[in-house]
Amino acid sequence: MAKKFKIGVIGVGFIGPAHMEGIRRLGFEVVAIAEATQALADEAADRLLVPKAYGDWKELIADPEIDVVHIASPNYLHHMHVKATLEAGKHVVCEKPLAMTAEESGELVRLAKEKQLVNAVNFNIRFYPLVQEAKARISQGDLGDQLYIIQGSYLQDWLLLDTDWNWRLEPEFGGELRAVADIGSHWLDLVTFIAGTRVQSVCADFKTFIPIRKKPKKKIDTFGGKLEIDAAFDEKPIYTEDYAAVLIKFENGARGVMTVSQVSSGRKNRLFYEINGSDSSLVWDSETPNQLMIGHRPEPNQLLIKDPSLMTSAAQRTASYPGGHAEGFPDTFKQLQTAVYRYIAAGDLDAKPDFPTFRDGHNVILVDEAILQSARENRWVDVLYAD
Ligand code: NAI
Ligand code: SOE
Repeated sequence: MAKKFKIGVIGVGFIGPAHMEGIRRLGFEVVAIAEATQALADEAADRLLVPKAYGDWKELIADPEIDVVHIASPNYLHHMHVKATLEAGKHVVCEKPLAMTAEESGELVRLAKEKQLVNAVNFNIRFYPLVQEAKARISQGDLGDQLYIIQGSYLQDWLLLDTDWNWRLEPEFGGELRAVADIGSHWLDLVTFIAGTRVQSVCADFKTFIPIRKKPKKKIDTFGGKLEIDAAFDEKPIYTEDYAAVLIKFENGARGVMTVSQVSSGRKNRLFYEINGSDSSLVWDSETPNQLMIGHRPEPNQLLIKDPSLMTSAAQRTASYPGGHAEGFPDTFKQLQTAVYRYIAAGDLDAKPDFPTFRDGHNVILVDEAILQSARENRWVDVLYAD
């Protein structure tokens, strides 16, 4: 990877700086950021030590110095930002969800292909070393001839109180789905990636436990905590789900269930999955990401602590440190970006990408739309893939 890529990042609230940290760890340069206003851009560029600050994202995309654009703006802007970047002939790494609807994400899949540009969606959780290990073990048949059950959850508590507020609560900014699109998207991408299958049909139940929330008049950040006691607010009705449970039939014959919630006290940001095969099982929790449980019937269970020397060769390259040296959330950005930039540097767009692409982002949105339809119509719904 000889080329020193020059990168622009659109949106530097909570997660944009995590992209930047990964980029810098690879030795590439963040030459510009764009924010919602010039004042926000200037302040962030100062704080994050970036040479150029744009108050208009179009100027960042047009900047001839920039090779690749990372998009970490709120969901409703992704389609517009990605489309303009591709039309400017630049590679894109976009945050999840790729777009607000499958119509939009499908268009982006087609456009990236037509323009022959590298396209990635930041499903970073794939890049925990023991997630890659789980995938490798399933691919080599360690769980048995058949996968029976794929189940788990993604639980958080940062929207537990009626004083908790974020743009994700408003469908015009976050989309019609909230917990499912915001965190369920990670879970759905992850388990289908690990198990090498797709979701075939879904049956969903939603609940909005907090139907009215207090929207602060002053902006607060993602995971920003409580509304100040005397802060001014407006009461807003909430139509998006705090919780969803989704029964799933997978294309490989497995069955499962996903539970997502943003109102589960004590669960900060916990993605959990358990995959049971005809011989053995794998169990992983994102809050203890350096441990993978391997469950057996005829012998004692095993607990694999992340250690490249004990991992399959396919998974080893996503672990940068030896056993006992924990790797965590920021490392997943570095590992995903390593895969993306290695691919861009190789320049062969016919090669199979080893990172999540727009196609993966689009597939998750197709599943999300089936989940929404199922919850509304109270019935099983098949996912309609184009291929
Ligand atoms: P945030 O609200 O903290 O940050 C978004 C930033 O975009 C803000 O600073 C905002 O001022 C800026 N922005 C708004 N309009 C803009 C415009 N027109 N041009 C440029 N910048 C603009 O939101 P957060 O939590 O960082 O989420 C951003 C995206 O990243 C979302 O799509 C979310 O789903 C995704 N995300 C993914 C995570 C992951 O682990 N993969 C973690 C957190 C968020
Ligand atoms: C908020 O729920 C959030 O920041 C999501 O948007 C991310 O995708 C997830 O990784 C952490 O939580």
